[in-house]
Amino acid sequence: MALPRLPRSLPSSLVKSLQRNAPIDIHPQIHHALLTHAPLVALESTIITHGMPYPTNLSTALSVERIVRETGSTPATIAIIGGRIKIGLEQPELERLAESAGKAEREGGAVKVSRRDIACAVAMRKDGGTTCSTTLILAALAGIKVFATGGLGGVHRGAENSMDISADLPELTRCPVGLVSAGVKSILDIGRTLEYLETLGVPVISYSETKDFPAFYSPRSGFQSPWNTTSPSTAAQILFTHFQLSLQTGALFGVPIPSQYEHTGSIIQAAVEQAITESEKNGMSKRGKEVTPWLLKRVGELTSGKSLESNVALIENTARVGGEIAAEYAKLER
Ligand code: PSU
Ligand code: MN
Repeated sequence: MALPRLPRSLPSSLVKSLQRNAPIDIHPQIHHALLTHAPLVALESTIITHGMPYPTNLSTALSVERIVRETGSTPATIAIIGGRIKIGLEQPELERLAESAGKAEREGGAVKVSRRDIACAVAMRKDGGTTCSTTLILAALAGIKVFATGGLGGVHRGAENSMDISADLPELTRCPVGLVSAGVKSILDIGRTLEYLETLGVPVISYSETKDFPAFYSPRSGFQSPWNTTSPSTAAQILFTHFQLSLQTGALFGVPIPSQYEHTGSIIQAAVEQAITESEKNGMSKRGKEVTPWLLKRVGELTSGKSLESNVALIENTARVGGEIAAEYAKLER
């Protein structure tokens, strides 16, 4: 027999952090949504500070929030502003982050924040774009169960020597959050990324008619996911079951880019290969957290902005899917 439902309170980990006076600001709309079991979708901010140029980064950040709202869910863009962790941003804060894109840190640019950087960025009062890894951590802390983004980090090509594996992957083992993305980009080693996710025990589900795992700019990577569905309620049920059983990890939903961008995807692929070759020659491939932003920027230049157009389309698409899954998930929790 089901136990009577208790009124929802904030997650105990969040309450504990707030009691310790941790520098976290929960936007009132999000606070309200948490207390009423209303659907929420976390959104990352490294895509604003390091993933796209101004002003497209700003227009995209605003449009993904609007799209999430259209599905009946509430967007929670997560970032660090002046050393405060923000769960949900006001428009001037989004503008501040967007305008800092492309600026070096010493010129007031925001830092790219993974788990290892959170405490430093906060203590030194920085502005920070949260990567998928940090956004997963903060979404989990706030009790947000669905997170929509464009591209997840992964195992880099040549990682057998460089050991460059994104902090996003291990974070999926610690944070019970469903991450909705357009797959991983072909700047990465997609096969090894999927192998590593299998090792880590993270469910991977293609959000499509087939098991084809998407490759960001292209609907198919040539690799398969173990599962697929096109139903937001099935996706929500997967997450719900996973969390009911305390399986602890997150889950990854791979949503293919809309089919009208498929042709552009093959053109962009050539630019990706060229950018990678250049990064190996000029030493960028050994520059840690700078690698991914550099490759994204270079692919944008080589495709005269075509990659950016695809990037906007695919994240708007994952935002819609994320909103739909979150709306179904909230029904299960109610
Ligand atoms: N891939 C993209 N756009 C992005 C990123 C990845 O297509 O903006 C960002 C995400 O925030 C992701 C981070 O979490 O880059 C991964 O960086 P790294 O490869 O350094 O772990
Ligand atoms: Mn890396």
